[in-house]
Amino acid sequence: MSLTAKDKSVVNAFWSKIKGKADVIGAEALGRMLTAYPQTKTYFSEWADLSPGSAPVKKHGGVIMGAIGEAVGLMDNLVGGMSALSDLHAFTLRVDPGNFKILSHNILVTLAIHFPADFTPEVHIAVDKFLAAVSAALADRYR
Ligand code: HNI
Repeated sequence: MSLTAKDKSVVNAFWSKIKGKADVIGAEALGRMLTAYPQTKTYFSEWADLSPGSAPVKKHGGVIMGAIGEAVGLMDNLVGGMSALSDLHAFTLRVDPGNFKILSHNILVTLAIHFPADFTPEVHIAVDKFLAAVSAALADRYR
């Protein structure tokens, strides 16, 4: 499922609207994932506090959305551009790649909550496809 030129331009336009709130979105999406999908907490067991709004959740939410922002700039070469991050998740962090879908879902839900007017069905499908493509790129080094 590759991104069409139309998907890319919709994602670019939406990202430019939301990027100023990327840290907030990331923190909320991560906190939501850890609460609604508690099996994901196992990967972050070293953090002192895994609850929504905690310092490590806020900080790492910003880190995740930083990588998503970079991915927006890499839409023509996600697999190559994200290979180091894929290596890290596959071999060092050993994150089950099924979890990428779960985080993507939480990012999508959080975006919809924060930008209800901008989150049209057209944006919904393009951003969903983009996050799926990011997840596939992150999973690429697992084989
Ligand atoms: Ni993920 C670290 C990006 C999904 C568990 N993750 C990172 C870092 C980035 C990142 C960037 C920091 C790398 C570094 O230090 O060099 N992660 C992303 C992105 C996605 C994603 C873009 C998907 C959209 N990560 C996930 C998922 C899990 C996950 C779904 C587990 C459920 N990631 C981790 C863990 C770390 C991590 C664990 C290390 C955290 C720490 O404490 O430093």
